[in-house]
Amino acid sequence: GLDDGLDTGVVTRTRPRTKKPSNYKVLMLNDDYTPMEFVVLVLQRYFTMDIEDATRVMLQVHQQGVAVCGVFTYEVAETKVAQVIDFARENQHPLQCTLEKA
Ligand code: TYC
Repeated sequence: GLDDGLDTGVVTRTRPRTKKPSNYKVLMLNDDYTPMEFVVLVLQRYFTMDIEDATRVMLQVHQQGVAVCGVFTYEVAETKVAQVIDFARENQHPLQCTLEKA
């Protein structure tokens, strides 16, 4: 209509964007007490590894101090960390794991 001086005359068009969720690595940490077989069981149970992959990752943690168990969305990574720590505690092992942005 007639120019009433109320708008700035600037039109900004933006393409709707849906941000992809960030990925998070779940890291298993070494300690001196948790039995190797228990770590292998955890990796099979919570990270769907076969016994060969689970043994390889467990030995990597044992030798290097830390290893990646998998990469997940934040919600899944957070859940796996809690499940592993709970399962370890229930079995009186100090096993710890954590998450880190990929
Ligand atoms: N270092 C442990 C031992 O010698 C084995 C172990 C491996 C513990 C991996 C934790 O995430 C771990 N019994």
